[in-house]
Amino acid sequence: MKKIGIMGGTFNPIHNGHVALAQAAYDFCQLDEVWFMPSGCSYMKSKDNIVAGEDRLNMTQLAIDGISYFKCSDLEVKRTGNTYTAETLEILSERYPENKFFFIMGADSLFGLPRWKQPERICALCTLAAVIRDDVDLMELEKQKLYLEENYAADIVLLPFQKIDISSSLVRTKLENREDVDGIIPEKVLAYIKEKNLYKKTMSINELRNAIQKVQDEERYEHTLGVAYTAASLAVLNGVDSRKALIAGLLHDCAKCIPSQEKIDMCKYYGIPMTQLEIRNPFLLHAKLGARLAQEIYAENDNDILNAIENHTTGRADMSLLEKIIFIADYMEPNRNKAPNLMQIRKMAYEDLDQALVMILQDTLDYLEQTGNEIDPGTKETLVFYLNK
Ligand code: DGI
Ligand code: FE
Ligand code: FE
Repeated sequence: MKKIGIMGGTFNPIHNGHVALAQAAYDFCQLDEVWFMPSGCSYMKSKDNIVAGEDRLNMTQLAIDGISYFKCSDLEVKRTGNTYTAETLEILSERYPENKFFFIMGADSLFGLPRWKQPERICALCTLAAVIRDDVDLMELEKQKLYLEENYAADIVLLPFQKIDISSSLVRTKLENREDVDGIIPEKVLAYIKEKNLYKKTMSINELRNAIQKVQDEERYEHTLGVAYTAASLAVLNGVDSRKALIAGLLHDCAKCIPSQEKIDMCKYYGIPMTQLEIRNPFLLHAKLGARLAQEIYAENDNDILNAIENHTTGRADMSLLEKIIFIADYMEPNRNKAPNLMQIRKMAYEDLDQALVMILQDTLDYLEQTGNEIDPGTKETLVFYLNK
């Protein structure tokens, strides 16, 4: 008979405290294995920013990677609806009749146990490994243990555990504030969180607007608002999510006011490839650097929005509707007054986006040639693509 610890939790995200607790249970109860079981999430509060079950499962797997006696179970993540401990234990004992299960729980939960669903079944199906944290009253706890043993035939092991001051909510707060979480969560879990862009603060339109105002001069900020609202109206006309257009508009020039050398340094820092032409004309970098900052600083993960920011200066072949809208809105928003043909372009934007694109690109290329500016091959490619469409 194998002794298996069941370590349930939201694991949002899993942290070193969870792993240490499982290890303590493993040692103290002389378990053969501990199974980590991330919970499903149907009943949970959205304010806790709970990431998808699959991500919590993957992070849990990464956290226990290399420890042979720690396993990960998808039993609860895979089930929909509320998952009750009694049901989980029922399934486990049916599937693995040869195992003896130890349900790892906080000792304080012993007080609530009689109000759980089917407490007598829970007690029949497992040993309760109740972890003592230093904030519980030991006398009260012993009394409750006796009560549960007498009334529910519970088998309870009290498990001493040195309190570790880590919680998932602390980890999330640190991640949102871009603080260091080394030594608090496993390295591989952190790498996963970064790769998948989890636990980023989501910003409201209002917060975004205020944040952008802080990094732009007055004129640039007025332009930004003009782009955002123009893009939103073009979005409505074209059946594009106007909120996305508003966000892309607000963020499109978020890197514009960074000094040239700093733009280059930041691209290096983020590993954003630069062409020689861009290094000679660093202002061009504000588009791709802006897309990156939108992700890093303004917590924007929507690929369409990021593409719209990245391609708003030169355009590119085969743009999405949102990309076209941002490109066009940038050129024609109401504060713009220097370009030729603005009236015709504004009219065309509400009739045919592709035609408006061609007009803008032709005028831009004319202007660049007249002023002797270097032309990015991207700008030409965009024009060729839409001329031949
Ligand atoms: O950032 P904004 O000023 O709001 O607008 P933008 O990002 O579209 O930049 C506009 C400038 O970019 C405009 O002066 C034309 C210029 N531009 C567009 N394509 C090229 C270009 N400049 C060079 N040197 N090469 C290009 O291919
Ligand atoms: Fe721009
Ligand atoms: Fe702009």
